[in-house]
Amino acid sequence: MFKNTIVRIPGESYINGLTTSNLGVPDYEKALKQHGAYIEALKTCGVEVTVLPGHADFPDSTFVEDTAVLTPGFAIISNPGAASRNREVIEMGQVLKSHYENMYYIKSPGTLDGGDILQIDRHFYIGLSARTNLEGAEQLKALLELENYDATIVQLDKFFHLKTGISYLGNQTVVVAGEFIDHPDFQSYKKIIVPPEEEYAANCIRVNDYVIIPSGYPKTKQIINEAGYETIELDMSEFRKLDGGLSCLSLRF
Ligand code: CIR
Repeated sequence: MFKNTIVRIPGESYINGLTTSNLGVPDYEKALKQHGAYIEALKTCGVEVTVLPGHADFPDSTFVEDTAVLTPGFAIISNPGAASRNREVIEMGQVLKSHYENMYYIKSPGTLDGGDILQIDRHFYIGLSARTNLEGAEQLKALLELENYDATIVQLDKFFHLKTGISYLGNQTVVVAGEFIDHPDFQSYKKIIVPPEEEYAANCIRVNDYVIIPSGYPKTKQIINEAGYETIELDMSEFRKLDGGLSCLSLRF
């Protein structure tokens, strides 16, 4: 069960955020509305939502997931791999200090984005991507092992972040797309396979009794519903334009 979440409203500079998607410039007003709906969905799932104000210095700072890795007992402040995002962690570290006594930090030359980290019970998967390097991954693995968790480092092929292509729903069930469908590291799990034309829906989040999914992906929704999960659909169009998905918009703990 999650009790807490942290989100950050998209700042005025949001439209200048990083992207590889070629989907056009986000509509800021629409992004604010979609973010408001995201907050409401989290509340429906029964969690406290700490809403941080927009931060114009950091266009991508609404994607708070990348700034930390959280467990019930400790927080690890990441070291984001994109230069324009790196200092987002300073303020998030301050915010997390009010929730955690036990805090660790990923340090340069290690880089790590929270979007590359997937927790499945006591095990973590750490994606090596354009943002997370081997040094950052090994630092995280060592910290997790110190706290009696295990970790596997997974080399990404095409996905932007690890969680762009895989989500964990609980009950040993993962939602997988693309390169993760037949990936040896995920063979032991029950798999919900996202068809290629719905790949964006592989980034979904289980929050207590619900799975929040992006709207517009009917096949994935149906498979998740048939597996016994209740879904909440959210329009994510303005976040997708900057390579963002549902998990990116919150820290959940
Ligand atoms: C970036 O390039 O960093 C942002 N435009 C998107 C970050 C998405 N975050 C995530 O997948 N965890």
